[in-house]
Amino acid sequence: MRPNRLQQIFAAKQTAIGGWCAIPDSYCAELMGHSGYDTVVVDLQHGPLYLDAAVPMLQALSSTDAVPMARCSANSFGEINKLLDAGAYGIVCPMIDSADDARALVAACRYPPVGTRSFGPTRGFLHGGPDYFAHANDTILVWAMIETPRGLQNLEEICAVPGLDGVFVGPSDLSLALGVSPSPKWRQPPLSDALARVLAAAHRADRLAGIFCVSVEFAIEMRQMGFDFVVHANDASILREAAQAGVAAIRR
Ligand code: 3PY
Ligand code: MG
Repeated sequence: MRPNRLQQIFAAKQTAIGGWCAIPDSYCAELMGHSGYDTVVVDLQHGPLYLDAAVPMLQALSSTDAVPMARCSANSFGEINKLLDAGAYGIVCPMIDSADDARALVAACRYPPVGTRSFGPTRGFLHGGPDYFAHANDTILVWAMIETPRGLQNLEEICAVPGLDGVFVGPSDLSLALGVSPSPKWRQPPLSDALARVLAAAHRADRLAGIFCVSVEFAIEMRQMGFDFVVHANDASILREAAQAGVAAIRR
């Protein structure tokens, strides 16, 4: 099976830099995949991106060096199975509240006897190779998002769930969970304390820690703090900011 390059990056104690696709378009995914990111996550939770668009995006990412991953819209066995069958090498699942949620997530991502994933890796074979089944359980990365009050409360139990590779912070929802504005103020309590807590709990449990950052500056600081996987923006915000900066510079 084609190796998961992210596993090599993490084994070497390096930080993976992730791209994130909210624009439902395979050419856009291909561009992101050719931009030097270690992985690109196709996001089905927010934005106008549904399964029918996600499949050609995963196909486009297969033609690049970026590891294709997907954020499912919810902890849904059916959707997670579809995304893995379509060739995703990792699942980022939003709104994990409890160890039970994390166990259901892991089960959806792993074939029996470890989990309950159903067999039919249509594109998994094409992206991964003919020995996909023999190695899929050890190759696919499973990330539980920590971004709710209960998720934070149950953090240690979630991190302890066997088969979970890492936790991934959604700082906007986590800010809401902490009773503050969803524009993440990562240098200030209560968010700064929560980020330190998630990172420490993940590493104590021998799990990876990832985070969606809403700027390059935020991502650099999270990398320096010790996060294993950082995302600095999604394609839509990169496009909007570049367009706005161009217009503003010409108007000046
Ligand atoms: C959040 O910040 O809540 C996220 O889910 C990032 O995508
Ligand atoms: Mg979120």
